[in-house]
Amino acid sequence: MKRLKLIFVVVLVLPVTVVAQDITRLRKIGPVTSYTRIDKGLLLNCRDNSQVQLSVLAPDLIRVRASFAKALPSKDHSWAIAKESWQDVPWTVAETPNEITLSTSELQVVIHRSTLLIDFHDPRTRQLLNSDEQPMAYDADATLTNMMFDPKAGMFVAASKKLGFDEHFYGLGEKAARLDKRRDRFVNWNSDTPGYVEGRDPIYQTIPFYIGLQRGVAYGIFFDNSYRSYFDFGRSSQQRAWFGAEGGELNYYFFYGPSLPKILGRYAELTGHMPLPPIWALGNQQSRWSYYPDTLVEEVVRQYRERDLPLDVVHLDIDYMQAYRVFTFDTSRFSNPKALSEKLGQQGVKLVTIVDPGVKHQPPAMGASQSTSSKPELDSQERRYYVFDEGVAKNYFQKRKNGELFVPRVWPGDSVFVDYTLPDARRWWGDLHRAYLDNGIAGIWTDMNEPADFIDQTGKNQMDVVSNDEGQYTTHAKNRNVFALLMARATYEGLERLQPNKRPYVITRAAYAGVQRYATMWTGDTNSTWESLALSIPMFTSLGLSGEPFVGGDVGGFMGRANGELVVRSYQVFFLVPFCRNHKNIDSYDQEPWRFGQYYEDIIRKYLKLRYRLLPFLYTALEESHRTGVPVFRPLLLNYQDDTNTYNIDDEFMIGSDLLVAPVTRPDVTSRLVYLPRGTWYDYWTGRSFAGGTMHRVDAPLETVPMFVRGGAIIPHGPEMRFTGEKPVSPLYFAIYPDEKGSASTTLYEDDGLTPDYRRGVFRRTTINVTRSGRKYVIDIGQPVGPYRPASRTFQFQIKSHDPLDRTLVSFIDRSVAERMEIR
Ligand code: MIG
Repeated sequence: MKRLKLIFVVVLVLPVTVVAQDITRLRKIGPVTSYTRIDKGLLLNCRDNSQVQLSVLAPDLIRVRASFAKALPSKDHSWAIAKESWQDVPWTVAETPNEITLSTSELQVVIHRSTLLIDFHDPRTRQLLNSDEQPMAYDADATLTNMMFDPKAGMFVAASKKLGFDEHFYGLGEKAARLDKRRDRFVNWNSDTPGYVEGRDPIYQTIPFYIGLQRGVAYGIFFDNSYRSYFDFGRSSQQRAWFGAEGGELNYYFFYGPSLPKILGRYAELTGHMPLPPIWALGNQQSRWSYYPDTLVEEVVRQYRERDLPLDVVHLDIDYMQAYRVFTFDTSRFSNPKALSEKLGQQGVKLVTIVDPGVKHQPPAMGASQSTSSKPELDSQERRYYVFDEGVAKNYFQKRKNGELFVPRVWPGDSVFVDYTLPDARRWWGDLHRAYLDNGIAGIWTDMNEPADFIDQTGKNQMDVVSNDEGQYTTHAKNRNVFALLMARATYEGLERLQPNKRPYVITRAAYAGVQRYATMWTGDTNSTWESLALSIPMFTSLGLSGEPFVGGDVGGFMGRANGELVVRSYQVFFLVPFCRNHKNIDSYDQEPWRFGQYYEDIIRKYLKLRYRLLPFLYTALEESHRTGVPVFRPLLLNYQDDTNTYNIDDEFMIGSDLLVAPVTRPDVTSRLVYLPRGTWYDYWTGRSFAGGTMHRVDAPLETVPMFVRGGAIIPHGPEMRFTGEKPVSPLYFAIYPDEKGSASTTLYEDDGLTPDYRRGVFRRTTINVTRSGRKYVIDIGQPVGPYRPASRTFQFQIKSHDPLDRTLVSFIDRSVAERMEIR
């Protein structure tokens, strides 16, 4: 009985870890007593000595920055921001006794002097886009009792906006939540949360950026504050959507669309564009905690090849190291990593190694002599560990406020973390990756960078851990959430320096805004459950709406035991996700594509092969993400913002603007309802056309994921390949899906896939336009743009309408010139 009671208490207490803050109790700033024009905007002075700065960065981008009861500090720095200087754009200021109005060609910001409420309007439509519900506020009297951490670490700051009656909210990065975040609330505090389920919050990443959408008009808010932060989209009150943080500045950027792609483009400009990863990062990947020894890795690759399953990458999880010492190899398991890389390389397979931030805390053994080896990663580190030694000598490890080394406990046992805010420490960490590159390792998978700590996963134990932080010596109250961003930066910049002719490939678990500049991501320790699979769709689409286009997760789920059906359905989602990697926990059943028998393996093969055939299409979409900030993996609403039916669709997605996928994420289902937006749609498998703007029930046996192509699209397909770059992309087959008028078009993007030359314009774009005239179709291939020259190849064109007469295949050699062809 006693025991029962205890369990009862625990169950009751656990779910209340996230507590609501009553921000109405905060002290509000204002009123405005005077203002001055400053470079790019206005500085408002308040009666309570607070200051508010409004800066015009672009006609559709205004920064709002406030200090409370004091002047704004001159120090102004953020790790997230990629673009600090913006060209001047025209703006004006007008005043009345009650209001000050700052205007650009696209935004009008009205400041009410007496209340210090700020409104954002569209001057062209006169529409009110967003307005303060209460003035910006702060916890001057420590009235908020349920702050998670030391109130002395910082002072709570918050802004509150009126909640629109029909306002939808998107973004906020990696949340175990649905697409539309209206009436929900969230906390940002990077946390290692294995086996998380929908509703678990926070999880690994912090992207304090969201998009509000009402009446088809969108704005964005990026609250650039790395302290533990809160977002409440009308959960605690239907009056307001508010955001706040347990310290730091009230500092946000207001973006105006009205279109989502425009906001995403500006956000990418502000926080950085994703560089293109090597094309093999789009290849199929296989992982396990952990594949060892080397012969087992070879066997996995052998199985892949023997079974005719495509594969580009195998991951080595933490057991490749000497007792979890990063930048070492356990040579009893991997006697010659370089030879292994080369052997796998001959089969088209690359190795990626995991690298954790925890450096084993290992003072030298008595009398151990310093290593002089140029390849210490292969020498025994039992008596001295070169990474620890160097880091101590250079004073790069984090300390507590009292000056003691901070010793968290992670996989190596007692460990230390690098202060990645130090430029020299980042450079050192980056350079350490020589140990991998010299052994043929092709990419780096950074894990545990919340940073996780087995002593205390909440981060409380880290609150007095100090980072240099540009000479400000701040604690993890501010820096925990940017730790992974800076580790990814150190890694990326290291790879870039060490191999300047190759594109770096870095994968990260935790993140802060801006991480897309350095790393791709995966969604961490998911479950092998249908719920977890279903959740991955809104997670990926939300990440895409938060500036992270290269998303993905563990195919089949990480924790627990999958079955053939779940793994097949999982591949039917992931074969179109940028990061497609089957990965599995150490103590779970094997999950490689063949582990459930021939029937399932055959279906998986079909989808993996289709992924490789669609690489020209996927890569074109990826380049668009790089250039425009608009993601590959999209919610329907991103392409159909004026269609309210799309605002809550969580179980369909689009790849680019042309392919719509409606996967099955439940067991035992052989059909499902699919919403198709306006226009004509073609069943990818049968060519049958469907009218858009309505729901259809479609067949979805286990062999088939419902997939539709937008009428008006052309989908480029390459040949089947066992790995990227196996052979020239020939024939390049263009499947043409005419719209109601008989037209279709596309622009294919190509480059060498491996080097950074694309940044200097070495790519090629080929535009194809198809029109119908009478019973024939005319295909216009434009003169290719850009100096990149692919290997010689054949072009093939085929109309994919339901009329079999249309289905003639036209085939000819690509001569890199403008051509006109006819299909009749
Ligand atoms: O504490 O490296 O999310 O992918 O296999 C677990 C072992 C540490 C967590 C990662 C997972 C990886 C595992 N890691």
